[in-house]
Amino acid sequence: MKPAAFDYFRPATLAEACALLAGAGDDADRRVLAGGQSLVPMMAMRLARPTHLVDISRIAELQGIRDRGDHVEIGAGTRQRAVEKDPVTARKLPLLAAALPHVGHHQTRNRGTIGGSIALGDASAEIPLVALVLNATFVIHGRNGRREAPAKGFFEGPMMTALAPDEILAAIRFPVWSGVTGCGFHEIAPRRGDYALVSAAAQIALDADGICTRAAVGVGGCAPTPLRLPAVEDALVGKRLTDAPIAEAVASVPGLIDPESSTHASDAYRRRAAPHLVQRALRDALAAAAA
Ligand SMILES: Cc1cc2nc3c(=O)[nH]c(=O)nc-3n(C[C@@H](O)[C@H](O)[C@H](O)COP(=O)(O)OP(=O)(O)OC[C@H]3O[C@@H](n4cnc5c(N)ncnc54)[C@H](O)[C@@H]3O)c2cc1C
Repeated sequence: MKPAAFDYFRPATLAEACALLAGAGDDADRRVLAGGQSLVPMMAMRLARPTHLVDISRIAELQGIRDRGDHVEIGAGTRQRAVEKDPVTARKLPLLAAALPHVGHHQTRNRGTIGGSIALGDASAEIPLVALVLNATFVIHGRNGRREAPAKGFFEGPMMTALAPDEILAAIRFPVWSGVTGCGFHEIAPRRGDYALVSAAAQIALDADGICTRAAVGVGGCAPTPLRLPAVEDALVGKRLTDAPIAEAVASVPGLIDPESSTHASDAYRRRAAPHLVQRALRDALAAAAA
């Protein structure tokens, strides 16, 4: 199928893009076009029928990876592959670096953007899960100016976020953890490059005696949105993370998630798989912190 007819705009600045979205009129179905890896297929299948398409791919302000010391700011329009290959990301955001190779294929990552994945808000997507686990901050521009939103509360439901139709996600600030830290990311997908059936992301910090001082743990594909697991985090902090406390902490995972069945995996399968993936992610995090 071919997309329904639409008006196409390619602004050069963020201000111009915001004005185009704001001026579209109340009846317009206005959409931002970033990498097009999700939106264009949806348009071709007529699952999305925007009348007013604002292409942000040539806006220089939305590009780039900036090391700000205690956080790394990534322009929303930065291609996923550029972030995957970036040395600052590898050094300061190892959890994001570990997750990115699981996002689709080289070809989709060459076009797909960091911000596009977050704005889409798929519950199985890797980048939103990492943003939630690291408690990233989203910098958003719209007709009312600029605002910042924490990842917590941003993902509201299946493919639903706190972004208004006339808002643009401009940048994502990922906090950088200091001290002795380690992370792990695992997922199960039907084939490499497919969306995950279940995924798990974990990052920990240890003190000089090897005691866990901080833990951030989350799962994808286990609820209508990516899910952080504070109960698991609380069970880890203050402990020396040998196999026993990790096993004890992950035993609570099935009771904390609310997965749905799909053609690829039942809710029961997801509930069974999730604690194992969290356990693997935590073991990797521990090994990385100890290395
Ligand atoms: C074969 C294939 C496999 C894939 N596998 C995976 C996978 O395993 N994991 C995964 O996470 N993704 C996967 N994807 C999707 C991923 O490639 C997309 O990059 C991502 O979902 C959307 O990013 P995009 O830049 O292409 O956004 P687009 O498709 O351009 O836009 C997606 C949505 O976000 C909105 N949007 C985009 N950018 C902004 C912004 N800055 N501000 C406000 N709104 C915005 C658009 O209006 C649209 O509604 C796959 C895609 C394909 C084709």
